[in-house]
Amino acid sequence: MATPILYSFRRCPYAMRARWAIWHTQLRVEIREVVLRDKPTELWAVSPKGTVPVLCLPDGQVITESLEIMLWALGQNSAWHPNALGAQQMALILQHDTEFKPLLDAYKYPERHLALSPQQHQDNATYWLETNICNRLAAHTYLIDTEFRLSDAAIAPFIRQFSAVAPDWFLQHANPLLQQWLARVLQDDFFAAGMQKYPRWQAGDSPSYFPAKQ
Ligand SMILES: N[C@@H](CCC(=O)N[C@@H](CS)C(=O)NCC(=O)O)C(=O)O
Repeated sequence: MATPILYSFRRCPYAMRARWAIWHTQLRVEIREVVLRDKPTELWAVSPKGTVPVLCLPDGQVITESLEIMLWALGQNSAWHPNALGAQQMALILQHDTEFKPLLDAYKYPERHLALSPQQHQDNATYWLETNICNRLAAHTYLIDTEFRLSDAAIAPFIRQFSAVAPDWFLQHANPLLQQWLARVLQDDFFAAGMQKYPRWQAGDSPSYFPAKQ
């Protein structure tokens, strides 16, 4: 079977969660690293909305949402099967994507969100995490139960970004349960080998694969 093609951007948290699922399900894709401000015409041709990640399957199907790419990967190999408490996980991921992501963006770029002060943006994002993530971590080691699951991988790249906005503040003041969970999740093998750098892809390049080694 031909290899699926993944358009990706290393630091994008959505692309990260897609690669994370591909990594955990031991699949392999041809990876095309893009530069967001100068995306290749090949990406626009398959996905006019122009976001990454995008997965192109050999049968012509194009998947343009990171969560759907995760679910596709799980459909090929059932590691982290979403049926394990699936509805609860999906609801949490969607809630995160719609509620927390805007708060994170405002916290990262306060100069674009001047209606509130940087401190208020930090407070808002922190409050969301307290009431939707830390409350779960008070009950069990991971978001759903005692296992590292799809929802942990889907949400962690964004909490990683949150921690990087003010790293000293995060270490000193963020809820210890959140810090411990993030540290635990970032120890996953994916971060050792799955975050490797790829050169920018251009048409005509010989294919690069993710993971590079199997
Ligand atoms: N809902 C999409 C969001 C993907 C997304 O917004 N990706 C960002 C990069 S992190 C992007 O491609 N933005 C377009 C741009 O910056 O031009 C998904 O889950 O895949």
